[in-house]
Amino acid sequence: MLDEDKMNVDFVPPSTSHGDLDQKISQLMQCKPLSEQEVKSLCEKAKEILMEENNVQPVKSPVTICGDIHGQFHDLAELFRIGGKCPDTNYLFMGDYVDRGYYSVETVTLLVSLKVRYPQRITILRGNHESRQITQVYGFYDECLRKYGNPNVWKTFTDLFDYLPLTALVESEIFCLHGGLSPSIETLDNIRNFDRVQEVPHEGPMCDLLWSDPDDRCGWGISPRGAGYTFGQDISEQFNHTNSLKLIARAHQLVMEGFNWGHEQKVVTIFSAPNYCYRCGNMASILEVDDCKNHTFIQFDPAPRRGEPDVTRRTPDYFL
Ligand SMILES: [Mn+2]
Repeated sequence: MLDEDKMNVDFVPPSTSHGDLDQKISQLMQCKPLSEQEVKSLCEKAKEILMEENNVQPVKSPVTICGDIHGQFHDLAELFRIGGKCPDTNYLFMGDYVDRGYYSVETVTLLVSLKVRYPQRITILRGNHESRQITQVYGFYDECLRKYGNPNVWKTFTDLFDYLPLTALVESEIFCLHGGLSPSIETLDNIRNFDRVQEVPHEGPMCDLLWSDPDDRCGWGISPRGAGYTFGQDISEQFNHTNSLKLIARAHQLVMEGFNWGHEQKVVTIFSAPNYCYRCGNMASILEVDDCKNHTFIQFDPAPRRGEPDVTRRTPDYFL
């Protein structure tokens, strides 16, 4: 330490200026939620950071790309054990942090805290569940009411969700988003040009990016979800060619192995909620892209839970 640091009583070293947030992150890592006021102040800071990000947020490798989490907090903790802690590992999450699982509050608060603490180390995109309407049906709203006794925390987070970037671009070659492509979007510049700060619309390009799914059939199809479209290999090939992309990485669909290639490796689905809804029996995965742009999928099973038999446990060194 420099002498002048010791002598100046007002000097606050960088390590302690983050101490408050670091303490909150450790609290959250133990699955203990923040107070309503703490969430409010956290989200104010997060909004300042997110509003500066692009609709197509550039991301550098190395980075680990993750799919749906859906409030499965203990499995997110397992993901960090297996993939490495943030900021030792850079992360890109492709949305759907809330709903379905029992710990949406703790999950989304932790991810937003990490974003505020390490804005250059973690990218959090918007999923179709980061919406006022969907969260009132699938659990996040009720969970906020149960844990805080009022809907203020739900309101604070869903207001913040409007600022989440919609897509990311890793090293100009991997296009990452929650759902998929849109018949109204030909180029990445089309996406860069619209105003994303709004509730997820029921239709149109912004809706499609968060709702669409790849399909075995060619061309555009009606989605059985009632929002977005299905898109065939011809569409993926054209989009990747037009935008000089190697790969579309997306989440949004349960895949039993945790990842699933489609469209002759032009598209990959990544799903990071193992044993989805605590009953689907699927594996989860994350995709590591190293500094040489090599791809490694890491699969993982649910975190062991107290009192549950450990029959499906697999060691985390299961690389592909
Ligand atoms: Mn989804």
